[in-house]
Amino acid sequence: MSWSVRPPLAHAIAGFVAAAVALGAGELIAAAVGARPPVVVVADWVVDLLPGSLLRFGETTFGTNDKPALVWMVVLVALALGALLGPLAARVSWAGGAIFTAFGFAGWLAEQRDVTVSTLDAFFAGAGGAFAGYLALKWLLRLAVEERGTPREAVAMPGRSVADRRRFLAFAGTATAGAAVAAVIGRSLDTGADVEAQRAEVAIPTVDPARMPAGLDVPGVTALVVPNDRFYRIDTALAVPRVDSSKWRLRVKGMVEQPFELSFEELMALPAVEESITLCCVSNEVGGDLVGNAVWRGVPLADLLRRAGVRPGATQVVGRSVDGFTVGFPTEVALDGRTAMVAYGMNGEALPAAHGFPARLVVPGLYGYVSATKWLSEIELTTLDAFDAYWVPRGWLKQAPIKTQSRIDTPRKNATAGRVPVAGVAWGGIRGIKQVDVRITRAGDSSGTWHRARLGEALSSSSWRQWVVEDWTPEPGEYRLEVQATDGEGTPQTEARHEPAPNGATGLHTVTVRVRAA
Ligand SMILES: Nc1nc2c(c(=O)[nH]1)N[C@H]1C(S)=C(S)[C@@H](COP(=O)(O)O)O[C@H]1N2
Ligand SMILES: [Mo]
Repeated sequence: MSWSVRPPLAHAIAGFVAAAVALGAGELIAAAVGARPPVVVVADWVVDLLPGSLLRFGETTFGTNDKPALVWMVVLVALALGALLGPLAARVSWAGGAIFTAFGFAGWLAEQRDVTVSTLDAFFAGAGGAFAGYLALKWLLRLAVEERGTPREAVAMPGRSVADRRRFLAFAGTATAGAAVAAVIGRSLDTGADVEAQRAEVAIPTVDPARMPAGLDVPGVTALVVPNDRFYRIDTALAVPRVDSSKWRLRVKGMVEQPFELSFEELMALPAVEESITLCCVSNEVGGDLVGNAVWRGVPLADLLRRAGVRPGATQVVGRSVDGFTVGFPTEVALDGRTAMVAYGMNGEALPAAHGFPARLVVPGLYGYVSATKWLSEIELTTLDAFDAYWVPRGWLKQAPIKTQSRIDTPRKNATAGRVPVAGVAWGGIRGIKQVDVRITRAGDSSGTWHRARLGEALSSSSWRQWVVEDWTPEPGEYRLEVQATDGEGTPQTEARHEPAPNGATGLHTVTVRVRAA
């Protein structure tokens, strides 16, 4: 019988404290070397490992608000693992080393997923924390051993007394407090780039006012060009990557004759295009708001591909983000004349951090998950067979052109008898919109009447259009309003209802409106 095994509580405490020390030291070291916070990169990784069914484009299971919760979950799981493994480490002499080596290795790999973090910095951030945790574990386990410990321990620490218990608790308390302080300091060191300052220095020419007309003057209709701070946001990032534009590089590589790299300055110096393009999330429900229109400015993707020289057989363009996120789309899409670009300007400003600063892909006509890589770091040419981008193994189709859709913005619920304008937006990928009709049916009637909408300006064939029906003068009662758009090729929007998975929702947006007496 070994006296070295005290009640497992002490060993659990030792494991818990050691895990806390590893986390705290990891935060501090990561901040010092300019890597991302280890708990955040690990949480990011967890998100990526979740089955696609749990992860619905960040707006359901792990919505933007759940992201801090997930980071705390990683912290709690790490502490719990420490507490569970402490007793094992006390019994098996090599276990502590093995556990923390695994911790450190996982941290290193998680840090490495960010291509802007050097291998060495990632190693320091991952392994440094783990090593500090290991030292804390060893020391605490020593203190946890009774005076009548194994001969080995007794020799190592001769003359120990009952005061050990106090020393153990004192050290455990101090180490935990130290870990918390280290974590707080690490977080406040704030070594991320000052993106707002960098953005302010980027000179983006103001957008030609003709490209940003006011649009329809109907209260309640969505802005023709959505302001940046109101643009929808969807991504898997737990913390918005803060990319230092002075260190940023865009690599064009893979199946090309001449791979090359561009700095942000070099990118900005190339001939630019500017176009109004509607971005849409595949997970947008019929009538949903995960869609927006902005004036994007950037370098045509076709120019970059021509400069690199696409090799025959390179059928897929892969866009890779600094945070490891990937998209993929057919190479021909980049070369068929649509204004696919590496964008750095959004509505006359540098890209906001949340929308991909310093540069992102914008590809007209494709849902965001196969095209719109934010915080772009690499464009790789490969084959369609060779690589599946981020959302493909999670159950979404590899090729995903935007489906024609329309939305009623106003009225949504109530109206007052008299003249009631019915208005909204409609979009059709790169096909444009040439007609919008609204069917209005009074409750109890078997069929309604179709009203042709007046269309707002078409800023480009890839831009949505506002529309309005101005001649509706309902009596009090309840009405059903349905909208149907027809794209620029003359194809009407699919009426059959289908959920967003696996390649975009279909169906007519329908609202029920109660009209009250004036
Ligand atoms: N790096 C990165 N880029 C990304 C994503 C992401 O998760 N990570 N999500 C994509 C998806 S699904 C959409 S719909 C668009 C949304 O762009 P926005 O947030 O600027 O509206 O970004 C795309 N680009
Ligand atoms: Mo999306």
